[in-house]
Amino acid sequence: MRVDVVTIFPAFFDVLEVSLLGKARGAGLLDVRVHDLRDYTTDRHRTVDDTPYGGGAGMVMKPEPWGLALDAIVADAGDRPTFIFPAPAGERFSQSTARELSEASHLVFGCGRYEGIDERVFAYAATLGDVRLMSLGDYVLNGGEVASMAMIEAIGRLIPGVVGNPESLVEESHEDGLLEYPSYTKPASWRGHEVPDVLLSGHHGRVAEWRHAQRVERTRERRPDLLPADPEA
Ligand code: JB8
Repeated sequence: MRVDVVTIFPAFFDVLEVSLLGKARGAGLLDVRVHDLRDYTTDRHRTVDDTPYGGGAGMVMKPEPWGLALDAIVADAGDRPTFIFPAPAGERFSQSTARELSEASHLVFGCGRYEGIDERVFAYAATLGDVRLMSLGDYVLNGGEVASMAMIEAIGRLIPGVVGNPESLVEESHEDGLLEYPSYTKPASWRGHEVPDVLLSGHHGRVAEWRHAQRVERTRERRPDLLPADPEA
């Protein structure tokens, strides 16, 4: 998969060199290219923002540098990528979105700052490929960089070969609508806290039953929104 990132803060993406995704890049599974939006400005001050039409607080990202940056990426790749713009007003990103996007051959992340990007950039990007405005959740970040990083990791780890053991991809929270069961390792007793007896019993059926019950209980306690609506409620 090819991933391009357009940002005024390329250094945010230095961490893609390390850990799992760094290995995936080394192995040629993931081709990530980070572009500085200011390289696509044409004025002496490398200006990327301006005041909003209609008034209001803050600054808006100018469309021209975005147009040139997206044109350069598309001209280089010679395809019709999927453009992802992190935005508080976007559709909710989820594990199923990550699954879907992990099938794409080329993603382009556009990282906004200030009050956001001139709306016409999204319409222009839609002439070059698919466009998705995406939100990680109901909270506000200072820009799209951290959200893009989270999405690149969530998507990248689903690309075949990126995560070594494919079984560690299936037994996970959010793939089947329940939270994960609790995990323990040695020692069996630690600072007065014990590993539940059932896990030491060697009864695989009882272990599986206990784990399922734990998943349902924690989901009810922590994420009731994931469970079917209670008809009694
Ligand atoms: C300016 O919270 B967010 C987010 C916040 C932003 C921009 C993009 C995304 C641009 N503020 O996902």
